[in-house]
Amino acid sequence: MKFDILTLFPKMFFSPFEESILARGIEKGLIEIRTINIRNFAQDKHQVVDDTPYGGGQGMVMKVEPIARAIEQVRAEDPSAWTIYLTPEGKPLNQERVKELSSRSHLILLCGRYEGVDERVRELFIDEEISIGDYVLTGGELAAMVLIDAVSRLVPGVLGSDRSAENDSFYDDLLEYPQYTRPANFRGYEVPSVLLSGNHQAISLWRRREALRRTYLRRPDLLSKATLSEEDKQILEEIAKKNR
Ligand code: 6GU
Repeated sequence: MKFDILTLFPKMFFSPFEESILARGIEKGLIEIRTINIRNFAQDKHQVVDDTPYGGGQGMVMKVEPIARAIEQVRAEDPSAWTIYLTPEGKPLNQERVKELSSRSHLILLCGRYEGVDERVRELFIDEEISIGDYVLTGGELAAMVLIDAVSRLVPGVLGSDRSAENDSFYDDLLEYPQYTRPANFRGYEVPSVLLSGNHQAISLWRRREALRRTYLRRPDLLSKATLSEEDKQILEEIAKKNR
């Protein structure tokens, strides 16, 4: 899986991918992340990448030509590359979209700054616009990192066999059950005894119940699309009764 990040601030990407799981994914050759400085594609002497908006108004707009040349260079190497513009005006990112993106082999991620990019960039070069939530960042760089992290961990082999994406929150549209590790007693706060019982069936039931409870209390909006068994529905009834 290849990621080409088009940005005015390539240094922002130096450390996030040098740690832990993503670093190993890169080392193993499963993911490849390049940063491309849009400024290198400005052709004038001062390497200008932004300008004042036609029609007036605040701020600066990223110019079309440097971005066009940068995207065209990547596409000349790989015409199948899919180009995403990170912007608060894009479609909100969710796990379903992350999964779809992980099936592509090459993503170009354009990071906007200032008041955004010249509209012709969007019309001519962008396949898809993505936002990571309803709040405003100073630029698309952090959003690109979020997207790369979420997509990379679904690339086969990136997560070790001990960590499976199948246990994720959102994999089955439920939040996860609570986890504990030693000590069994921390300042009088004990680990639920069922987890120490060795009774795997009881543990599974407890975990399912807690996942359902947590989802009911924190993210009831998720329950309508979750896949629920008859037993799950019964458990939810009990939880609902207790919380009435
Ligand atoms: Cl993709 N960019 C910016 N600048 N702000 C955001 C965003 C993206 N997603 C949420 N807020």
